[in-house]
Order: sequence, then C-alpha cells, then structure tokens
Amino acid sequence: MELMSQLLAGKTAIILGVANKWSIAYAIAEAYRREGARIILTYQGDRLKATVEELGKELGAARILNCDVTKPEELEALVSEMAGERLDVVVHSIAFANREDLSRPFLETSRDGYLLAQEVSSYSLVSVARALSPLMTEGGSILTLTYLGSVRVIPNYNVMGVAKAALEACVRYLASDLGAKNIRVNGISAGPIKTASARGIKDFSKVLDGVAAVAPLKRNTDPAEVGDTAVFLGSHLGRGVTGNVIYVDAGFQVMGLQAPD
Ligand code: NAD
Ligand code: IMJ
Repeated sequence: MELMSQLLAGKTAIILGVANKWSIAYAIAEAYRREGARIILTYQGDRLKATVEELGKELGAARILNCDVTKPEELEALVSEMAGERLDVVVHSIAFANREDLSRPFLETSRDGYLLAQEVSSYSLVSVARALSPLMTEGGSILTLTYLGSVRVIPNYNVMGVAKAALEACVRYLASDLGAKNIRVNGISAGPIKTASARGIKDFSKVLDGVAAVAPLKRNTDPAEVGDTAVFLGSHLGRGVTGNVIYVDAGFQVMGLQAPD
C-alpha cells in the first residue's frame, strides 16, 4: 500500500485469460493489483463466470465481464460496456488448440484444427487490439503471452507453435500500426508452467524437469516472475520497448548444448 512507488498507480488494465488461480493471467492480475492498477477481468463464457467472479472479488477487480474472443458480438459488447473508460494496459493471455492436435504428428493437422488454433491464439490479438486500442487515449501497452515453440520445434506443441509464430509476427505489425498513438505491443515468452493449459500434456513433468536441468538459473519459471515482467511492460519503465518478445524462462532459450557437469 505504498503511495508513490507503485508502478501502475492511476492506470487501468484489462486482463483477458483468467480461468483459475493457476492461470498466468491470474499471476499478472496479482502483480498489477500490488502495483496499484485498477483491473478489469474478462472470462470465456458462462462455464467460467462463477470462478472468475470469485477470483476477481478476492483481487479487488473493478469489473468482471464476459468475452469469448471468437465471438465478434461479444467483443463489441465488451467495448460498449467500457464506453467512456480510459484504458492503459491490455493483457491477452489466451490460447487454444484441439487436444488431438497436441499429440499426433504435426503432419496430421486438419484444416479446421489449424484455423481454430490461429483464430483463438493469434487472430484474437488483432481483434482485441482493434476493439480496445481506441480506449487507450493516453497511449498504452498491449501484452500477449507466447512460448518458445514459435521459433523451435518442441515435441507435441505442433499447431500451437505455428499459431505462436503468427502471434509474434502480429506483435511486430501491431506495434508498427499503433506506435504513432504511443501504444506499445509486446510478447512475454514464458517458460513451461503447470497451468490448466499444461495439464494432461504428455510428459509435461519431464519437460519441467528437463528445462530446470538445462536452464542457466537451474529451475523452472514462477508465474509471479511473468507477472513482474508484465508490470514492467505495462508501466512507464517499459516506455521504450515495443514490438518485442521478452523471454521469462530462467534463461532456457539461450542454451545450445548443455554444459557437462
Ligand atoms: P490457462 O488455461 O489458465 O489460460 C488460457 C486461457 O485462455 C483461459 O483462461 C481460457 O479461458 C482462455 N481462452 C481460450 N479460448 C478462449 C476464447 N475463445 N475466448 C476467451 N478466452 C479464451 O493457461 P495459461 O498457461 O495461463 O495460458 C495463458 C497463455 O500463456 C496462453 O497464451 C499460453 O499459450 C501462454 N503460455 C503458457 C505457458 C505454460 O507453460 N503454461 C508457457 C508460455 C506461454
Ligand atoms: C502444450 C502442448 C504441448 C507441449 C507444451 C504445451 N509445452 C508447453 C505447453 C512444452 C510449455 C503449454 N503452452 C505453452 C501452451 O501454450 C498451451 C496451449 C494449449 C493447451 C491445451 C491443452 C488442452 C486443450 N487445448 C489446449 N490448447 C492450447 O484441449
């Protein structure tokens, strides 16, 4: 409750992608509240309404609104709900692909599965930016979450890796379009974290152990670390950074060959 040292005091952030308390978006929401931001949460449809309303109350969220990003009418309704509000930060923490596309060979990806992953996991950044950037009347910061599978082949990540590659390209093109309005657009590439989107993924525990063994920091990524980088990018401290992807992964992505011990 310090006064001047809160990095996001006076700012309003909308955070899309809280499903439960393990969500990366939840860790970002916690960090944003700690730094004095007013936060608005959105949830994906009625299935998640009760949970997110509960978590939002605990966090002291100013508003909790419905928005499935694949439904243009819901994005429009969200914008209407927000009429007259100034927004400073948008956090996009959303991805989805069909489960079968995250286990079979990538070669077997169907057209529908490919398009679904692209629609939810990359195009939604474009539609969300277009809908909400007009509310960012004093400039702002748009953040999205990505993963190393965009630039390297990671077993089973498959169609999501292709969607994240597109997402990271969207970050660059959106940064170019919105820069003149002093709206920055960046990605945070997080190391593997055990969230709902990681549960049930084959050998995920082995991925976590393998990363911790190889990463320079010799451990996995704490979602709170992603939250703190999101604070930096959302704050005045991040004012010179746009169109970028920042790795919050205990350093894993710099390693080539693992040093023998
Ligand atoms: P999560 O399952 O908690 O979050 C995914 C969110 O996407 C959920 O809240 C879900 O409701 C939302 N979502 C899916 N489809 C949607 C739609 N049509 N409309 C609105 N919301 C929708 O898992 P998470 O790990 O916190 O994932 C958040 C982001 O972080 C994703 O982009 C993911 O790719 C990325 N990421 C995760 C990891 C990891 O290891 N967990 C690592 C790097 C990046
Ligand atoms: C997901 C699949 C395969 C390998 C994976 C992951 N690795 C990591 C993830 C190594 C770290 C988690 N991740 C980065 C994601 O972006 C996950 C996205 C995701 C997960 C699911 C699981 C449940 C489902 N659909 C999904 N769609 C996207 O049905």
